[in-house]
Amino acid sequence: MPKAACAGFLHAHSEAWQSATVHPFLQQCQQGTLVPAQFNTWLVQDYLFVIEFTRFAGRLLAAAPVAHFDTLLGGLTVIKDELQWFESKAQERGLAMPAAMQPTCQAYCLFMQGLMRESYAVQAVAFWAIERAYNQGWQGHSPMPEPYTEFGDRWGNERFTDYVGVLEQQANSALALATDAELARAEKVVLEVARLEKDFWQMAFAAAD
Ligand code: HMH
Repeated sequence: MPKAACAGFLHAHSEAWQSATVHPFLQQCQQGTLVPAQFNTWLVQDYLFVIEFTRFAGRLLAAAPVAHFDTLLGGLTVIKDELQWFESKAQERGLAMPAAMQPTCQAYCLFMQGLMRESYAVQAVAFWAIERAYNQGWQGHSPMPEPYTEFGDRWGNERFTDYVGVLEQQANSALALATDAELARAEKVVLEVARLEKDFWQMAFAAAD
């Protein structure tokens, strides 16, 4: 049996996917050798990312078949808590938010905005790939030591893995009805997510002050 579409995209781009989910930022988080400026940069920029990701989730819901509502509404509920959680984590660290958006974060936000021109199937693949990258990245470097434990758990926990699995099934079912052109777009979008994820880690890792 051929691989389902989403798994096939990861298989076809396994090197790019590896770079998106294994990075010195995560490795040094796990080793406890990251300096606060690096983690804080990630935190304030990821908050800005999640704001834009929330808008993307809203557009995805608007395009989705009713059968996909439950999962996407559940996801939006988690995102609601996540935005508040980011705010409290920043406050604990004495960080002013919102911070100025760095070009790397902006590139990712522009990518998500551009997805509004794509079909539901392509958007569903992008949404899955973005969540899958964080699930795999944090889980693959867990358990994290304090003060990073709750960050590793947020995206590395088993329930989140299950959610990402349902997103994958939904994206696959949308792709089953897609044209060859949409399939090609979807594959390209996964590759773009991989590059944007790697760049995002690198942005935070390179922060020095
Ligand atoms: C950069 N990718 C990035 N940030 C996130 N919070 C996620 C994925 C998961 O939503």
